[in-house]
Amino acid sequence: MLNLTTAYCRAFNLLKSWAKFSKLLSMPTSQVVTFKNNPDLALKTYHEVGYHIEPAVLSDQECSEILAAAENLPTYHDHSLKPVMHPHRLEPRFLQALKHPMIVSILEQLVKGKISAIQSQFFFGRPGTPGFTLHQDNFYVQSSQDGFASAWCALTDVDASNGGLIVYPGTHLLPILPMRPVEQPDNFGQDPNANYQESILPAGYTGIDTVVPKGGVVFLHGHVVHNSHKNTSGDRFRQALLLTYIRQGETFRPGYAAQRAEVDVYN
Ligand SMILES: O=C(O)CCC(=O)C(=O)O
Repeated sequence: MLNLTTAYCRAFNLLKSWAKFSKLLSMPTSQVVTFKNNPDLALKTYHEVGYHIEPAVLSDQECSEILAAAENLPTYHDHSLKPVMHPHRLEPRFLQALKHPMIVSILEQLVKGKISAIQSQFFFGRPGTPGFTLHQDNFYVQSSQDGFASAWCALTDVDASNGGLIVYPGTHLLPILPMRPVEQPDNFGQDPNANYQESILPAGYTGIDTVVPKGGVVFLHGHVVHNSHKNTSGDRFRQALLLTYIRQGETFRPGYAAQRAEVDVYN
């Protein structure tokens, strides 16, 4: 027979779940906080958690144009479909993406000032591509903690099964973490620097899977720890474009392989 305390706990939990469920049911979709509908709250939340997902930054037309331009990139032609560093130096459509007015405007708010672009990278993300290991972008870029951020643009619908990003809220407040070597999986379709080492994450942080509809952008603080899933979908490419920015005047490491250089996003 149920004792009184167990019965009480069950009833209480049932009520709690119902309250949560009915709240979800009555929540209008416009309550998803974006820079379009509530810039102050979007900015506040970004500073609290270290990332922000803005839906519908790129239109279907813009995604199609960028994907069409990707067919002119060298690794499309050699069929390796490896990520391409700085496609904006090869194809004008990527330079246009680097200067996208909504991306530039959000970045200016995130880093509090005028910005310069310093890097772009295009990912074909074909099925089977392994993910990135845990890292903070500023480990590589060595810019200031609050003056460096990136815009990771989904050019197709992205979730865990086709290589979605995983972000660790709150880690943007940490200093640059030490890295340790890891056994590298095969590098099928991936950047050779993506997964040979990983950040040593202190206890207490939990990863969140991001689900990003086509045209959405994940804005990433330079110190937020993130990684990505292997594309295990079997048939869904995960095309994405990473665009990286600093607040004007901040220093950064050009990088031996990356060869980063400032790009004026206003002209
Ligand atoms: O696109 C991915 O899978 C991860 C990219 C990334 O984290 C990076 O380039 O810093």
